[in-house]
This record gives sequence, C-alpha cells and structure tokens, in this order.
Amino acid sequence: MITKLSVRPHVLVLALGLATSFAPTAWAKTVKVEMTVKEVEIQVDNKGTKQNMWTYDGTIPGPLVRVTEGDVVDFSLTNDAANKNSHSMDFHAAIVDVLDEFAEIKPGGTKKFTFEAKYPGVFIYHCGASAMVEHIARGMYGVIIVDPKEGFSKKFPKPDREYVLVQGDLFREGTSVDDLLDGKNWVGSLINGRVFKYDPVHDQDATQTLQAKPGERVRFYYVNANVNDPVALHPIAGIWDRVYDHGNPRNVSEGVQTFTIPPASGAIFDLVPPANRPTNNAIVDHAMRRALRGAISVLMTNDEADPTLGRADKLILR
Ligand SMILES: [Cu+2]
Repeated sequence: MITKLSVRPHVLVLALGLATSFAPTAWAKTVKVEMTVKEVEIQVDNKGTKQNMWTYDGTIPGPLVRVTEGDVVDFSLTNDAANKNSHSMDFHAAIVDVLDEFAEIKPGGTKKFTFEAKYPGVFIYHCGASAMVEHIARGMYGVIIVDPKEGFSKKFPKPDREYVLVQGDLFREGTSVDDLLDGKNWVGSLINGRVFKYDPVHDQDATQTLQAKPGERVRFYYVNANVNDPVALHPIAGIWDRVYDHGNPRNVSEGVQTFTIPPASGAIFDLVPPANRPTNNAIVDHAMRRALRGAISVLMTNDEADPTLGRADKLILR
C-alpha cells in the first residue's frame, strides 16, 4: 500500500469583490492507496489451522488506511489474475455511486476511483461482490480511519496508544451461501483474523496481548465485520472513559459500560486504566456465544509494557 505521495492545496479561498483576501484555512492531501485481492490459504487461529480465504493484500483484516478529514483518496484495486472470483471495494468512508466506483472487477482486472473523506471517523471497507455474504465471511474487509481535521482537543484528547481491532465471523470451510446467511456452520469469532488472537487466558496457543502502561489513555478503533451480528463491546474490569460513536469526535458518550456496534460499522473506545497499579482488562464482545468462541482480547497494563505496541505501524498487531 502506498500512502501520502502528494500534497495539494485543497481549499482556495478567494476574496470575491472584497478588498481583503483570505489565506487557505486548510490543506488536504491526495492519498494514494493500492491494494491487490488475493485468494489465499491463511492461518485463522493461534494453533495454525488454515482455511482458504479471500483477502485484500493477503491479510485479514486488509491494510489499515489512515487519512485526515478532507483528504482525497486515490484508490486502485487489482484483482490478481490467479484468483477465481470477481471482487470489488466498498469504502464506507466514500460518497460515490455503488454501480460505478464499487462495481465488481474480474480476475486480472484493475479499477481506480477517487473519493473525498468528508466525515471523520472509523469506517469499514469490504468487498461487495456477489454473494456479498461469502466475500465478507471469507475475510474481505479492513479499516479506514479518517482523523478529524481539527486534531485533538479537550473533547477528543490525544491518546497514548492506539489499537485497531476488527471482529469477524469464522465459518466451516465450504459453507454454502444460504448457510452463511442463516448463520449455519459458524465456528467462531475472529479478532484481527484469528480466534482469541490476543487472549492467552482462553487459548494457551495465543502469543500476543495488547499492552499499555498504567494511567495511559488507550484508544481502540473497533470495527464489526460480522455478516449478521452486532457486537456488544465491554472492557471487563473497566469502564469506557469515552466512546465516540462511528469514531466522530462530535458523537461522544462518557462512562459507558457496553456499547453496541452494528454489522459493518465501527466506533472509537477510550480506556484509561488506573495509574497507581498494574491491571488487566478483557476487551470482550459481551454476547457469550461470540466471547467464548474467540471475541476476547487481553489488555495488559504494567510498567514493562512494550513501548512500540499501539504506536506507528503497530496499531494492528499481525
Ligand atoms: Cu470479494
């Protein structure tokens, strides 16, 4: 993925008939994003079980796209010639034409389109090719964060760490489209592509946890890529200090225990663990069926926390 290749003045304010002129009030970028659809066999749990999945760039979720409100995304999707199926890209951060920009492309084809990221927030992107349920269930989704152009404020404080978590469904391989629609052969919940990926408490094969230091503001960008089910997100042994519905700083709630994320949506969750002691939280979809089959992630908070996690290129821990 290529990002931030060029910068252009986006807002040009002209003084129409007035003696005074105005300097540009904002500068937006054109952000080039390129992805390739790959139909690949990849690992879906910590043990090493593999399934034939469909992906953006070979990973579940696909690459994290991050822009600032007002930026133009210059997007290009290639459907690898080795693939068997048509695919597409539906950015929920885009306001375009479903029959044009989001149209399917055949194996070997490339499609380009641009859109302006007009609203700040955390948005899903996913494949919309037919049957959409199968393309999403096989892993064709990812996240685009649109940071607010105003930046940080008292209402939207700067976090110390940021983690991106995407929850999706895992079905038995070969499940038919009708059974996917009916939720049959559902076997578990994927967090960033694996069952219990960051939960060594429930899965002894898990090797990773989310980490922070006591008192740090930890910001979670949580996206629901389930085909049918909402997510009921709760930080066990904590309370969400703030929740920004859809990730828009204007949509703020404080002191939240459990927050619902509909399918194909997302929200920002801030957690501030105690500053005076080491603690642990379990970030859980509190619907037990999904929690105990994969949708729990452990946040360990102590002074030994790895300073690189939740920063720079480690927002999605692969
Ligand atoms: Cu697809």
